[in-house]
Order: sequence, then structure tokens, then C-alpha cells
Amino acid sequence: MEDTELGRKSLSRREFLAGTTAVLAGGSLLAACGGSTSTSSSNSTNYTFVLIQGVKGDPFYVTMQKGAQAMADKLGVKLLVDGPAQFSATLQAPIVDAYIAKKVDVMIIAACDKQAMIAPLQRANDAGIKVISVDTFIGNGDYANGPVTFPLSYIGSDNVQGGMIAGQALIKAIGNKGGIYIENVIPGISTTDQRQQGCEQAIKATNGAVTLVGSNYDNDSAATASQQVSALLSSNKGTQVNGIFGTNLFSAEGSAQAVKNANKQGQIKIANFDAPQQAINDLNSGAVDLVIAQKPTDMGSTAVQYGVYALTGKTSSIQKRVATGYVVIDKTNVNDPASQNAIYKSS
Ligand code: T6T
Repeated sequence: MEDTELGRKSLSRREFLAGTTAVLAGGSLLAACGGSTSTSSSNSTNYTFVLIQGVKGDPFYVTMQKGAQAMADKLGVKLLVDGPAQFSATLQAPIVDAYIAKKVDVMIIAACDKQAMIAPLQRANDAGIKVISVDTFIGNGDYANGPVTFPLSYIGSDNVQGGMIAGQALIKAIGNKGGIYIENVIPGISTTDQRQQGCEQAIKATNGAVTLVGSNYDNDSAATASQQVSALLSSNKGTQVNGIFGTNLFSAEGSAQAVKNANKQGQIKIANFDAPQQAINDLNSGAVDLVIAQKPTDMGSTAVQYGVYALTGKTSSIQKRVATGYVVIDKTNVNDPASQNAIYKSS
């Protein structure tokens, strides 16, 4: 029986996993069976992984895919990549089910919602698939002691810290007094919920010198973010806004656009989470004051490495939480190699 989706002979999961030690020691099981694979590495393991992104086409996930693919090539893993057209658990859950049906060995996923994606991913785990979280988590993200412990690891930024970095930089940029507005994505995304939380903590620590003017959700659309910020700036609350925190790439991009449209660049300070080329252009032109670059390449490569560890019995090499860190970019270091290397790829 041929499993055409994976391009390999179908084995029961137990047979397949039992065969992997021999595969690693003695070359490709697939070659022995006369099948074919897309990996050209002589190190081919015959494992198939899927990376399920939070949303297709987002430069953050495009960059993560590159890191995952580089490690997959190195380790001889076949990597499939998929994701919903919008950042939506309703659209992402059927994708999870499709890859359960395809019997992938490892599912690396940026879950679109910390609650709604628990059940679909539990189904993957129950089917014997190793589940690894990248970028976002499910449950409360504490896979050692929290309510959800089946994912092998949570590999991603410390997002409370990231929100705090943004908040503190904005507070300094506005002279330690005034109002901050937060443009957010969709409630329930672990990353952006925590970024808002971190920024609010920084505001609270000013003991009232800086206040939160408001916040809103743009459904991961730069156009909606821009409309919301434009409406705010032209309302009677507009004069209270001295700084804006855009909690992800599209929220920040739309916020910066609205500030430019209102001719207030430089006057209203902006902390931009995520580092596409546009954010760097905005930093250079003075429209944005701070760009917080995550390390999606490292998230992707570590996740693939962990998947192979899990399949080859090296579970002691897997940490339940890997915080991947940031490159914080402002005008003083934008041309440093570390900052330039941190800019996300768009294709
Ligand atoms: O900020 C990233 C990611 O960390 C977040 O979970 C969703 O939005 C991005 O993909 C950027 O658009």
C-alpha cells in the first residue's frame, strides 16, 4: 500500500518508528523500499514533519520556515509547510486534522488561539504525532506544570518581556508622561495578549504619570489598524495619544501608516513589534522609534532539531521552554550587522 501524500510506503506507526533507529544508522528506509523523497540529503531519515504557521504569507512565518527548512535539509527530514489564509483557529483546526490523516511524524505549530487549538492538537498527540509549539502556546504555555503538558516544547519569544521592552521605550520616548495607545491583533493569541500585558505593566509602574488611552483589535489587518488609529487621532481622545504600541507586524504597520497620514510622524512615538523591511524603513525615516525583532529563524530550526531528538530517543536534550530572545533595533544600531540580519524575509 502506497501512502502517496507522504511519498513513502505505508507502515503502521509502530513499525515506522521501530524502523527509525536502523534508518539513522544505516541510511534511508525509503531507499530500501524503493520509494522517493524530496530531501536530497545523504543523511535522509525518512521522517515527515509539518510546520503549521499562524497565517500564510506573513514575513515572520516566512522567516521561520527558512530556519526550519535549513535544519530539515541538514538532518534529512522532509518538511511540509501549511497554514490558514487568516489568523483563525476555525481555519487552522481542519489543517491540523488533515496532517493527522497524513500521519506526519512531527507537527510544529504556531497555534492561532491558546484555548481553541487545544482539542485539535490533543487529537494529533493521541494519534502519536509529536507536537511542538513555536511562537504561540496553548493552555498557559507551562508545559511542565500547566493545564496542558502534551506538547514537547514551547519555542518562542518571552512576550511579556517584549511588551515591557516596548512600553518602557515608549515611556522614555514620550518624556515619562502622557498617554499610550495599544493596537492589538485578536484576543486569545498567546503572544499578542502577553505583549499587551507587558506594556500595561510598564505603564502601571509609572504610578499614573503615563496612562493607557485605550486599545483595540484589528483582526491581523494593517488596513483595519490604520483605520482604527486614524479614527482615534481625529477623535477628541486624539490629543491624549503620545505613543502607540503595535503588538505585531500588521498592527504596527497600520499604526505607522495612520500616524504618517495624520502628518504626526516623530510627534507620536511608535514601538513596532516585528521587523519587516517596512518597519526598518519607517525607523530610518523617523516615523517609528523602536523595532523589536524576534528570532523566527531560530524558532524554526530549533523546533525541527527537537522533533528529530524526540523521534530518536534523545528526549533529555529537549527543554520544555526555549525563549529565543530579541534584537531591539533603534536609530543607534540599525546598521549593525546584528540588526540587519534580524530583518525578516518576505519571500
Ligand atoms: O508577531 C508575530 C507573531 O509572533 C504573532 O504570534 C503573530 O503575529 C506575527 O506573526 C507578526 O505578524
